[in-house]
Amino acid sequence: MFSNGGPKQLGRREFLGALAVGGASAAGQAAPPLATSLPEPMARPGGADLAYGLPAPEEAHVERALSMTAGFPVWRTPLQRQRGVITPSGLHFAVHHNGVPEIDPRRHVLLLHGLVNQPLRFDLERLLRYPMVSRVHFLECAGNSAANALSPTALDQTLGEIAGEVSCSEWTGVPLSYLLREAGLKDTAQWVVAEGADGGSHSRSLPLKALLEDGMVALFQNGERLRPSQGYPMRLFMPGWEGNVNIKWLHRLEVTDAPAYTKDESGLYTQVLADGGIERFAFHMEVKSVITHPSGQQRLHEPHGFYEISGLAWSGRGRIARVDVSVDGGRSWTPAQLHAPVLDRAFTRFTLPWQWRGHRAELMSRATDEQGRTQPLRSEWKRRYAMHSFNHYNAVQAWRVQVDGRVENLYA
Ligand SMILES: Nc1nc2c(c(=O)[nH]1)N[C@H]1C(S)=C(S)[C@@H](COP(=O)(O)O)O[C@H]1N2
Ligand SMILES: [Mo]
Repeated sequence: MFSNGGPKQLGRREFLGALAVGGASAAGQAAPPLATSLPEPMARPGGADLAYGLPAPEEAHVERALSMTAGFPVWRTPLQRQRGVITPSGLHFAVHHNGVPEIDPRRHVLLLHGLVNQPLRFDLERLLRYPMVSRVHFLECAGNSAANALSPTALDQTLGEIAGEVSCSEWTGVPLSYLLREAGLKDTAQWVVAEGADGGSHSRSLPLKALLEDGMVALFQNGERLRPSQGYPMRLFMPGWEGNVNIKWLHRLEVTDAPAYTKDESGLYTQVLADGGIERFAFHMEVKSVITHPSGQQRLHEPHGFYEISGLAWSGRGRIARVDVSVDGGRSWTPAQLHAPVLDRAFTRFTLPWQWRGHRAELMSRATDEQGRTQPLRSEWKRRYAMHSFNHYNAVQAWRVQVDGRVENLYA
């Protein structure tokens, strides 16, 4: 079993084995006496800084993982390196069906037309003068964790490679309701078709009512202007909804009375169910969680050591209410500690102190959101969808810790 009363329950010797000053460390090494040698950089002036800061050169390996999926590049967030709920902008996952377009922000225009009283055009300068709101929200591709859904055996990959098509940022922009109300909606208005300015014109139909409640034309990400990868200079943002409706490089919103059944929504984003039925316009991303530490291909170096199990949970339907963690393959579950802030449709960090005894262990996390929805096991998820369906995979992610401390992807 494992200790679960918080770090205070851990014995002095068990607690991380930090080097004690002037004495001996838990591991028995003699520690150097205090202040006999100053840190070497103190002996000379420091170096120059950069106009735009970069991570330490030693952290340059912390990068997005690139793979080709269904013919287009997918860049995945290295979630196994993320501690905290905000994904650095340069590590935000990205899916480009037709590459990253080069857009001149001075010439880019957003057109709002269709079933409106007055069609409107917004250039960037005009949009930047509107009142804006800021919201912290995750963004997840409908196809995130597709390999776990499809591969008959669990692939030995890092968490980022397995489930890194999800990130969390602070998004700042103009509520869509301001723009739609300014244009004036006709009585028959029910849907909005949103189109990107990239080659291939990625487009989706969205229910007007939801856009009025929650939609945003996002202009800023984590306090700076959107990155080209995220849709510079403007994108549609719908909190909690599948990634593909968050149209990047947004240039057109057409108000209609019915969905357009665009190529993207009829093909890629329609799920086939096990009973032969289909699931169309399944916009919400369901509750999901992953243990980020320890996770796939990481290694625990010290048997009988203290480890903090730590991870991220999110739900497209609201706040995270609880996360339960199992270290014995799902036989017993313990509530993890949720760390503030626990925000609506955002990453929530959870932790649980754990004493690894050097045995094989199976770690799992299961999140529940404020609507009481919880994560299925993989077998339950597979029963619901047809064999080759992979969108909206939110089953419990399990990791096996081998006796040598190596951590591997595991199907539960
Ligand atoms: N114009 C346009 N918008 C797009 C896409 C695209 O290829 N073109 N990809 C979509 C998909 S499939 C996803 S998952 C999200 C990903 O957003 P991100 O690249 O900012 O993470 O953008 C969506 N918006
Ligand atoms: Mo996506």
